[in-house]
Amino acid sequence: MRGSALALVSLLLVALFAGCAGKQDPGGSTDLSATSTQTGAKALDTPLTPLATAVAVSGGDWVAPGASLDVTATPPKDATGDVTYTWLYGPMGGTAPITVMKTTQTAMIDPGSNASITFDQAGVFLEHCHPHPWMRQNVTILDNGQPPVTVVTHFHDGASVGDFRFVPDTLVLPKGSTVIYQNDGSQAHQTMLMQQDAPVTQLSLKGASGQVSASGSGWMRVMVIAQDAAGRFGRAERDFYVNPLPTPLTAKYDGSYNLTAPSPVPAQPPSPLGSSPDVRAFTSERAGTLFLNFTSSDAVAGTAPTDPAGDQSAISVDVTGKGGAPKVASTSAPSDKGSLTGRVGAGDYTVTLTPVAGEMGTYSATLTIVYDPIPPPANPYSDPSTQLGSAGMSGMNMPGM
Ligand SMILES: [Cu+2]
Repeated sequence: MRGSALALVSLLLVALFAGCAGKQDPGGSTDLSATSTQTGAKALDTPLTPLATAVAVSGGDWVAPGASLDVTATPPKDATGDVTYTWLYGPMGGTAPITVMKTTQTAMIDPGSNASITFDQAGVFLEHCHPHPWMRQNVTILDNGQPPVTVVTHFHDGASVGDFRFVPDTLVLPKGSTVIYQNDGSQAHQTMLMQQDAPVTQLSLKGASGQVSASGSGWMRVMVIAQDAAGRFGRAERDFYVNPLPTPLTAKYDGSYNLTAPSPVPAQPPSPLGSSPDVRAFTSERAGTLFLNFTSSDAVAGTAPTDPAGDQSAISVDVTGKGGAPKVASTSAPSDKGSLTGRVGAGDYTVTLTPVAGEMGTYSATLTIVYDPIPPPANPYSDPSTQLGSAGMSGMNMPGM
């Protein structure tokens, strides 16, 4: 047991402190309290406030599967010494199956006593104390094939009730691990599960930034746990919705003007050949961004000595709603090529292609509508306090409530 626990030391990135591999008690469990060799027990008299940690993830709330996202943790300004980061990724609770662990709370633990919880399921567990619900602990259990370990968490009272706390308040452990809750205070404490979230996996990413692939589907979460040399933790997460993006609408319009009456010697302007526009219709499913690229080429210049419109092969292009409104995009002047961009909503639209008077030519236009992502369904677990109301929060005695 001791050997396997020690072998795991390097894996327990979050649970261990820099330069301190934890101490072994006679029972073979690993004591992960903040009693580091550097600071000694005295440090425990000062509440370990959480590090102010933030995480940024590139992209919007909706990203395509497989998208590579840039993730950056903001180094906590209040950290002491080097900061290490543990990155985790997984579906959010409520969007993935959760097997609730067998034991979700300890009995009331008197001062000097202890009790334990074996975390027999993978997941993210937000624990609180009863009757001091502001005492919080985050236990992340990974199904990573590593053998389970036993670690000790201490209840510390501090100078006032607001200082009551779990030490450490953050753990990352293999599935099947046991946490012994040792009451070092003078009050009775009890550990209760407030929320169990879906299992996450640890990313190979180290350091404050890197790339994460948007795997899975539905609401997913990137979580980072920062730890400083003093044994303080910070935790930040960012949720986003992974789903295939809407299929764009594409259409290609090819056509010509006046080629039904070709002549080696084109008529002189004003052209008897006319210049009636071509009107093409399309239907937009819903709101999106329209892109239209066009080219036109002169059908006469290569085969005749003169051309009524000179060497022009220009056309004007207008995109409007059916009947002319609303106006989506237009060329500012006739051109032989160009790109238009505009916004469309759901409905019928037309592309109107108008040649320069008298011109003989061909054109080609490509239309693309990139539809806006549909807003994803509401994030079901954005607020931990709404979860497990009957199982974990009953009897809570929040200050001021
Ligand atoms: Cu308590």
